[in-house]
Amino acid sequence: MSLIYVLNGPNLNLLGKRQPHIYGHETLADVEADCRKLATELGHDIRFHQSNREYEIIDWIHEAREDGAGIVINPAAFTHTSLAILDALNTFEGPVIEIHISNVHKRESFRHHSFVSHRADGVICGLGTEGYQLGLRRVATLIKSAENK
Ligand code: CA2
Repeated sequence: MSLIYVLNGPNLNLLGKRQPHIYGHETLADVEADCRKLATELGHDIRFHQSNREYEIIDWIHEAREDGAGIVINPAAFTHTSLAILDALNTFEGPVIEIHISNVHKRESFRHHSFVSHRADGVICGLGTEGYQLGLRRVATLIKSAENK
C-alpha cells in the first residue's frame, strides 16, 4: 500500500466556513474524509495536511521524498508566489497533481500564474472540492503505470 500526500496551503482551514460562493460548503475535514475513503478504495494510504506556513509545506514535500509515492497539492495563495515550493516539488520523483477548488482563470489576473504548474503532471481547477477526488484518482493511475514500466 503506497502513500499519497494531500497537501493544502494557507487559509484552506477556513473551507466551508467563509466565502461558500467561491469555495463551496464542504469543510477541509469533509474533504479529508472523502479522500481517505477513496484512497482506501484505491489501495493507498494518505497523509492529509494543511498549513498556513510555507516551510511546513516544504518539509512535508521533503518527507514525501522519503516515503511518498505521489502528491496532490492545493498550494492556495503560495501557488502564485512560491518558488520555494516549486523547488521542493522539483526534488520529488513521483506524480504531482495541482488542485484549485475555484477556476483561477476566471478570477483576478494575479491568480493566472502558477509556479507549481511548472512541475505538476496535471492541474485541476474550477471543479470544486471534487477536484481532490479526481486528483487522487489520477495520482493513483500514474503510480500504477510507473510500477508497470
Ligand atoms: O481555488 C483554490 O483552491 C485556490 O487555491 C484557493 C486559494 C487562492 O489563493 C488560490 O488563488 C485559488 C485561497 C484559499 C483560501 O481558502 C479559503 C477557503 C474558505 C474561505 C476563505 C478562504
